Amino acid sequence: MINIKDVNFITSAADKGGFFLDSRVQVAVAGKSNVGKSSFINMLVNRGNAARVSGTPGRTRLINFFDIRTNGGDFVLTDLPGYGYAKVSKEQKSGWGKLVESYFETVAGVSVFVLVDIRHTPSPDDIKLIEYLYYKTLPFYIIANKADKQSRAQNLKSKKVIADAFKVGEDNVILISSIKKTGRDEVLDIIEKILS
Ligand SMILES: Nc1nc2c(ncn2[C@@H]2O[C@H](COP(=O)(O)OP(=O)(O)OP(=O)(O)O)[C@@H](O)[C@H]2O)c(=O)[nH]1
Ligand SMILES: [Mg+2]
Repeated sequence: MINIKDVNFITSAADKGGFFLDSRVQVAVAGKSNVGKSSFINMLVNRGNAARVSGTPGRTRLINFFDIRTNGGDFVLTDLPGYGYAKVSKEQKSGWGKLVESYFETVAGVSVFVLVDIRHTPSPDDIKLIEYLYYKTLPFYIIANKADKQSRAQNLKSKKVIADAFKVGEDNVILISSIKKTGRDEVLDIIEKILS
């Protein structure tokens, strides 16, 4: 299994002009506000707070780029702003869509981790994102986070609900807990495949 050796914050971007682009593969973390995207990145890189975790949902407003060094190669990890936060204006909502869409349009060959909260049925926005990635033929991986919040039995039921909503097989839904740090090895295996 690959081993993450070093992590460094590169930059934040509010628009296309600020995107960090180089020859390395980019892996993006997308999902609804508050599902734990920033916590997932922190768990993955084994750093307390590399990606700032929001006390207030809807906090990550910019695209944050991180430089990740592993023994299997280097890549760029991006923390995308969360969508679907109720307390933002219509303009802010469409701003999210434009920023993220221009990211997917600009960065060639990005792989995407789509995070959902295991306790919730995927929202129309989640489904729209998956359909968009499918249409763009961008590889995506569905990660159901906060598995520590439910029993194992309930998690297995939720896994099926999530797989059905996204019209994928259950094997395509990876259960993790960013807080309890479970499921990390499976995610590292995926990253190893992406890099190979
Ligand atoms: N119990 C539990 N809580 C979690 C887990 N992952 C994240 N959280 C909590 O969920 C809240 C949101 O986490 P963030 O990582 O900020 O979520 P985010 O998706 O980056 O949010 P935005 O940047 O606002 O889109 C925080 O209070 C986290 O501590 C998990 O696996 N288990
Ligand atoms: Mg965040």
